[in-house]
Amino acid sequence: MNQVFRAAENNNCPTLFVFLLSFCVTAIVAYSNMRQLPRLESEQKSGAIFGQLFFSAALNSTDRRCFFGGLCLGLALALASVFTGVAFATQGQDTTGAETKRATASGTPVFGYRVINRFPHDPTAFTQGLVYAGGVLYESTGLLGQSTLREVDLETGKVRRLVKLPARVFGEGLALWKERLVQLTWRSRVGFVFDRESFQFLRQFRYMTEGWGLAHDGKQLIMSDGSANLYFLDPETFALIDRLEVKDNGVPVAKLNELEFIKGEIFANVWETDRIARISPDTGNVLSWVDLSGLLGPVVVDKRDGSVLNGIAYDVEGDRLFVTGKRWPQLFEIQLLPRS
Ligand SMILES: [Ca+2]
Repeated sequence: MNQVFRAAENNNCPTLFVFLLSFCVTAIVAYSNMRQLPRLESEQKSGAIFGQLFFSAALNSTDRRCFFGGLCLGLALALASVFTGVAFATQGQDTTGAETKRATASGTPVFGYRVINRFPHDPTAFTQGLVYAGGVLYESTGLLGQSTLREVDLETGKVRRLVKLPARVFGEGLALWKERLVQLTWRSRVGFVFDRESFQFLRQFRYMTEGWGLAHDGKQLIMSDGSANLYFLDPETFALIDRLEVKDNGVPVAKLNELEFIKGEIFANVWETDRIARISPDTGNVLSWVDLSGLLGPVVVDKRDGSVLNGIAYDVEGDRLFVTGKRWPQLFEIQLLPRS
């Protein structure tokens, strides 16, 4: 390697230096595309920066080979970053309206709801994950500097216990696995494990995507990352086991967020909508939709800062379904009703 660098210095060919440095960036972009992982803005920016470096290196070069080499590599990286950017932008273009239109036009059955009970909910809790077990709710809240893990009394909404997450992370999905609370973070790619009994931090783990929702099916953890993909993880090692693309009549359903596994189906909030997809864990197909529009009724929530429906929890023993939202002052127990 040193010889290569010396050769580059001797030949006054800065392109060779840049080539070696940028090789890693190109590999990351290619790996991301190959694995269909969420495209990262940072990767796109890096590609663009290295592309520019190539161009400038080529223009400053007195060596003909360096000039053409730099020009070609710059062009390749610029194209790679444009492609990554287009893919990234396309992924974020699924608007609420389009999602709703698709859901109703697809012919997939839609469930309405009946409110059974209303409970108080902390209006400052930016709910990102919700679990019911043993008479209490466990809740993960988000926002940088405000993220927490909570144990909440269902009837009163009172926070019984609370752990503050480090200020640099944004709390996300939450699942209870064998007396351990597993909590995701949004973009830090790190998850935390807490002991349910003591609320003590046990360990942390890493994953390759953004972290949105989390649940388990009794065998594996199920994770969403804001795309149409669900990821199945080993609940002990957190190794990725499988990936499933969620589709409604063949059309991918993006922005899958909070999750809950209920009677053999995966329930998933679609971010920024009032809809929950009921998904087959075997095929990824949406079996039916739950339309929760109007659930808040006259309850006032500031919709300008992302205070949308988010939070599904299921009481297995009592067969009760709970839903709430980010900064919603109420939590609802609902019954699903088939619509004609
Ligand atoms: Ca949940």
